[in-house]
Amino acid sequence: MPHKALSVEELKEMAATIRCDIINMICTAGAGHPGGSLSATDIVTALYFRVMRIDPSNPRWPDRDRFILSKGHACPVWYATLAERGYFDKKHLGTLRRLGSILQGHPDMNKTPGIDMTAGSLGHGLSAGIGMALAARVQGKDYHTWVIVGDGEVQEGSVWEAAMAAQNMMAAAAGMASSGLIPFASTYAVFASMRALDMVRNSIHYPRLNVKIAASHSGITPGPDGVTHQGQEDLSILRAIANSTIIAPADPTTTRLAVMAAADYDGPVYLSFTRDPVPVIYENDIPFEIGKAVQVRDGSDATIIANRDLVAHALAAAAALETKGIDVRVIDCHTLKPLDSELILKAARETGAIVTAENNVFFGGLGCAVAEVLVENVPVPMKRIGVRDTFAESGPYLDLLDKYGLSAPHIITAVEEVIARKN
Ligand SMILES: Cc1ncc(C[n+]2csc(CCOP(=O)(O)OP(=O)(O)O)c2C)c(N)n1
Repeated sequence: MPHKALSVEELKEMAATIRCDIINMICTAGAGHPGGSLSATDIVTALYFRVMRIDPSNPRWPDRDRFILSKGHACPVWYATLAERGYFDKKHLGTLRRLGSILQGHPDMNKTPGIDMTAGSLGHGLSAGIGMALAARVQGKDYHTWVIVGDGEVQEGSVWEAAMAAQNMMAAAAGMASSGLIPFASTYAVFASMRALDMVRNSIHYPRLNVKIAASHSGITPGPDGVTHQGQEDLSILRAIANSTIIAPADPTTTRLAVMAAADYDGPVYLSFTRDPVPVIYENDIPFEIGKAVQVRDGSDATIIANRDLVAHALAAAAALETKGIDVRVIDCHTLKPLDSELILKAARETGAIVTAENNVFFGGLGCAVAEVLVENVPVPMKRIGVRDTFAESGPYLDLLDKYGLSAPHIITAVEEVIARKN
């Protein structure tokens, strides 16, 4: 039955039943948060048994009212209420926090019928609710969105800043995506990958929501702005997050193609852009596929595998090496994750030496990803070009590339070194 409006007396009885369920669940699990669950029981019971427009037989009904228990540790009250309301069999309540259970220690929207938003990290829910409400406005729907926040939770800065700061934008984007929109959340890479990382991990990647994060100012490219604005770690950080797809396009043509491919892809995508102008590498559109690197130049003596702004510098290095009689292949590895292992291994087999080049820290980015594939399959001489264990400084982009070891002359030296190690 879609709607159910219990009387106040009936609501009191139902709340008492739900409180018993909560105690039983937490005792059986041997862990949980009884206080926060019991204190929210009357509100949650009233919402589900009187106020909200819902249909338990159709938990993802697009016109349903939304509910977020932002203080996700109190999920026993949500689970018990959903079970009593008929979203799933009450027998599941005895499996709380067990391996394989549909009832995780904190709410998981992909495991439990009726859970509208994953929660657990305090301070996300209000922003996610704002995203859901904005989605209703965009889609011309009249559903209501309800969010419960804990009194301790309201001390989180993100609750005070709802809908203003980078982290709120990410959680709001998650809320929008949960209602079927494809939000593009954009800010500087340093803030997308660090300030908002909790939201990016817990509210976007964990529930695998269809959010596109468009991060500008990646690498040490916003040179004049200095270290606080240089997103030199974003590729490494995002690569460590499960469910992540990461694209770092090399030029204007592939930037446009990457944005369109990201929009078509179902799931989170992180797009990493530079700030400073980069030359056009592709005069015309190419077949652009997420996870498929592009060989931009053939060669047989060594291969440079580069991404984003360093593809242009890799090509300049290859052209200079040609004048010395050295024949270098160049691969534009625009997708860092999933990595095109096939093309990389082919290059290792055919050219016998690899140099990677990235405007990103030396740890955990392209160089490491390529090394992992090579070492397990075709170990060949290899050298990584990247930002060493240091912060950079203010300065013009090209001067910074030179000073921090990323420019064509450095790539040339690295290629000569790996070729020497081949013999
Ligand atoms: C960002 C974050 N920090 C810390 C925690 C650990 N934690 C779980 S419950 C809790 C207290 C929450 O208090 P309150 O919001 O008042 O909820 P209630 O007392 O109603 O359960 C904390 C700090 C968390 N889940 N998320």
